[in-house]
Order: sequence, then structure tokens, then C-alpha cells
Amino acid sequence: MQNKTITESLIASNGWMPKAASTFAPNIDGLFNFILYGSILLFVGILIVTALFIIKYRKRPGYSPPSGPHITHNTFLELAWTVPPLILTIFIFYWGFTGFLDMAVAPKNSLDISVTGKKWMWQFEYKNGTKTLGEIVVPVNTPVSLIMSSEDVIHSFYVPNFRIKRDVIPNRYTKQWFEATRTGTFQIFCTEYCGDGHSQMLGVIRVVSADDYEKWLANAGSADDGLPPEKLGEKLYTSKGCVACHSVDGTNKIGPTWKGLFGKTRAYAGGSTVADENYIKESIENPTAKVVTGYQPVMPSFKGLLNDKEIAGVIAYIKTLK
Ligand code: HEC
Ligand SMILES: [Cu+2]
Repeated sequence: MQNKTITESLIASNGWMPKAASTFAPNIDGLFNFILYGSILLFVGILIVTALFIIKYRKRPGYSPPSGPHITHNTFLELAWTVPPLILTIFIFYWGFTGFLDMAVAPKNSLDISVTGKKWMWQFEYKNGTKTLGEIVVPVNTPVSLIMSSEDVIHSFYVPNFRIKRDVIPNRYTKQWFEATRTGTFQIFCTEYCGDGHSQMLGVIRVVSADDYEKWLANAGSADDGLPPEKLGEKLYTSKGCVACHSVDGTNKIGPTWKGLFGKTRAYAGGSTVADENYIKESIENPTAKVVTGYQPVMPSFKGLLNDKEIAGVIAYIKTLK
């Protein structure tokens, strides 16, 4: 699922960059291409001139270098290699700086969403209290402002299709805004190495029409599409970030594998219990209550982040992993 989204949204539209999907993208791509192709042009030009000079002035029988006074200065030449590059760099600076300012200041009417990065998930909260994990839904053609902070280490919020990337830092708020120009699902990455689960610290931005957005928000962010419980659980496994720490194929990652978990006897400091529905629910909402022997108490609590239906879905999914 998540992987499919990655490939779809990141496929390059022109064999080159991921499909542009924000108002920033044309300007940024323009500047990037200008610098890239400009550099290539200059580089190739210099190589050609170098090659011509090597041939023209090579040491060979019957050729002696032009004689005359030693040249120390040529005002025209010196101006020629100073002034045009200066104008070029000022132009590039101006282009980049005005673009940077546009990206730094969010329009007044923007939709605010707060973002919390923590190992290894993205958590979002809308103004009306709707909380989501690993996914935000936003209306198309509307400025959205992200107010971001981290609960642990430095993370970085990166959406290639929107050409936005901003560090997410503990004890400080950083802001990033964007306006999506097309509907679709776009990948969020963490681009600041933050530990074992870094590469799994993924999320998606779903851009929908204004109507669909209102509908979604009215349903308090539940988007379970009427899936059967075990399918819902399977979806949540990736979308809520459990995948960063739990495998379903028997390998132990940061947390124990879910394969064969249901009905197994679990040992924890001070006792043991059979992994039944209640144990799984407790493990999700209050993970430190019974820390499985051999593991660190690093699982964050998902209390309030998974509703009862979703927890039932996770339980149903774990039951299928025999
Ligand atoms: C940051 C890593 C991390 C994430 C993310 C995480 N877990 Fe865990 N989980 C752990 C660790 C470590 C343990 C074992 C220690 C403990 O019991 O707290 C554990 C234990 C569990 C257990 C008990 C497993 C057993 O073998 O007894 C369940 C059930 C569980 N997690 C469910 C979830 C669900 C559901 C999610 C996603 C919504 C999730 N976890 C996300 C790290 C994580
Ligand atoms: Cu991170």
C-alpha cells in the first residue's frame, strides 16, 4: 500500500523530477533547471575552449610561441570575466531569495495543521481536534500551513512532489506552508536520520476536492472505507507506523514480530499472560504496562490515536498472522 503510493507519486512526469503538485514547484524547478543547464553549458564551453587551445598552442616542429612583451594586464578581459558572472550570480540570488521568502511566509487565510514528528511517525492535529497518524487530508488549491515540532530528536518533513522540506526540531516550532495544485496522494518522507526506524518514518498527504475535504473532516478523519476488520488492521499496520517496529514475517525488529503473536504466552517483568484481545488493546494504549521481556519500553502510546474500531481491526489482523 504505502509502497505503491511511493512509486505512484514519485514517478517522474518528464523522466526527471517527481510530478510537480504545488504552487512552489514551477518556480523551484525553473531555478533548478536554470542553474543545472547553465552550469552544463559553461562547463562544456570551457572544455571546448581548453581543447582548442591545447591543439592550437601545442609544441610541434616549426612552431614557436608568439614573442613580444610579457602580458600582465588586460582590462577588457578582466572586466569580461568578472562582470557577467557577477550579474549572473546576482540574478540567481534574486531568484532564489524571492522564492525563499514566498515559501517562508504563509498566506493569512491558510489552513493550520500541527505536525508532531516522533520516532518513527508523523502525527497531525487539525484545529477542530481531529487527530491523524501518518496521513493528512487537505483541500486542493488551498494554502495549508504546517506548524511542526518534534517530541524527541530532529526529523525533517519532506514532500518531493510539493518541493518542500523543513527540519522538525524538539522544543521549537518550525513552519512550512504549501498549496497543492492537483488531487492525489503524495509521499511524505523523514529526511533527517533519526534512528533504526528512520526509513519507515513515512506518511502521505491526500489532496482532495474542497467538498470531499469537508466530508472527511466532518467524519473526524476516519477514512476506513468500510473495510473488513482484518483489512483495516493491515492498512493501519503501515499507515499508523507500526511497521517501523513490528514485522509480520517472524523477524524481530525494535519490537516483537506479530507473526504467531495471538494466543502466545508473553513474559514481562513481574508475570506473564496470554496474548488475547485485551492484552493487545492494552499493549497499544498503554505499552509500558507490560513490557515484553527482552525489549525496551520504546513503543509510544497510541491512546486516542486509534479508535475502538481501529484497535479491533489491528487485533483481527494480528489473528490472521499465524
Ligand atoms: C517505536 C517502535 C514501535 C512502534 C512504532 C510500535 N510498537 Fe508496538 N511494541 C514496540 C516494542 C519495543 C514492544 C515490546 C515492548 C512492550 O511490550 O512495550 C511492542 C509491543 C507491542 C505489542 C505486544 C507484542 C507482544 O509480543 O507481546 C503489541 C500488540 C504492539 N506493540 C502493537 C503495536 C501497534 C498496533 C502499533 C502501531 C499502531 C505499534 N505497536 C507500534 C515498539 C513499537
Ligand atoms: Cu525522523
